[in-house]
Amino acid sequence: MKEQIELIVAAAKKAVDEASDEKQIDEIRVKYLGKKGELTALLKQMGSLSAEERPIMGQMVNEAKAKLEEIVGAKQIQLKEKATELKLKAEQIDITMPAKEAKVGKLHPLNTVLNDMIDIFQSMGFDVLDGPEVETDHYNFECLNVPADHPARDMQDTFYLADNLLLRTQTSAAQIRTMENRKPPIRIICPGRVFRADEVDATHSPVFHQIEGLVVDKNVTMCDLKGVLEQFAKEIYGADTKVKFRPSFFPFTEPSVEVDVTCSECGGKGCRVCKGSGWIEILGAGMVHPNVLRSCGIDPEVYSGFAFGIGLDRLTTTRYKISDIRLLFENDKRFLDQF
Ligand code: 2NM
Repeated sequence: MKEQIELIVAAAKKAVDEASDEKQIDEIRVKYLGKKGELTALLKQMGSLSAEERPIMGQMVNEAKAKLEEIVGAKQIQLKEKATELKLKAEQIDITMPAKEAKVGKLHPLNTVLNDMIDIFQSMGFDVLDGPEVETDHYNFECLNVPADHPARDMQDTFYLADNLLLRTQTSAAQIRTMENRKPPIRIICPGRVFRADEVDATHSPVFHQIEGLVVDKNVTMCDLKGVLEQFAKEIYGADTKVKFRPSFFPFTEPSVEVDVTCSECGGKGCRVCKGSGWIEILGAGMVHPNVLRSCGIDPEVYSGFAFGIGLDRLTTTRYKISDIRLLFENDKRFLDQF
């Protein structure tokens, strides 16, 4: 029986030595030390021994058991540490690796300039409004006092979609709807895309952007128009900018003006940008024509107003020294990344 114990212990030691993972060592523990294990089986056979042999054998089996438990325990710890080490190694993160570049989107230059303009007008108390790009003849022309024989109504200048349906040539229609639906005081700007069947070149695109403004109240005068637009021009072009109001003509305003500012490129001396004149035209404006107010259900004997239209595209190309308006519409990432 003593030999049997030694054989079992030797076999167990060998198995423990060879075990390479936690599962194997657990199987060894069950095989030799478990309830149905080999050493336990030996203890059960002790009934056949004599009274003198029994305690001696019992002690030997128990010592062997204790010894094996110690060996198995130590190996378990060792394998557990090895497994943890492997796991950590596999999960290691190389913090010296260069990070992926985070791509941040940018505003289109038109939107940067538009946001500046919206800020300026909002600070003067204007609301920002939007309208549809497809309009009816009625809202785009008729309410604006544009007569039926006006050249703007020609197929040559306007994109007609159907008999009475067109792509808006200005954002005024949104203002007309506002005058129909709201009582004065009205103080709004309408930025948006507009469409004209122009010849396309470096300064003309069939799609461009406008901000139209409208103020209607009692006792609104040309002085209010002048003050608001001068303030706007100085905020956009700088406090030193000079502003000039020239008489002009639009069907929807009377009197009408065009507004020039001193050329930001040469400071007024004359250069290529201002074609030698020292001035750049930035907008058209005027006192809202009584016919326009009347067509919207506003009594021109009680109320008056002024309106203006500012082109966004030329303001953007001059500010960023962009040589061709078409670059604004091509969405070439190499171009847009520069702003
Ligand atoms: C311009 C010039 C002058 C204008 C007029 C109106 C409306 F709807 F009130 F009649 N909105 N915008 C206007 C006036 C637009 O663009 C150069």
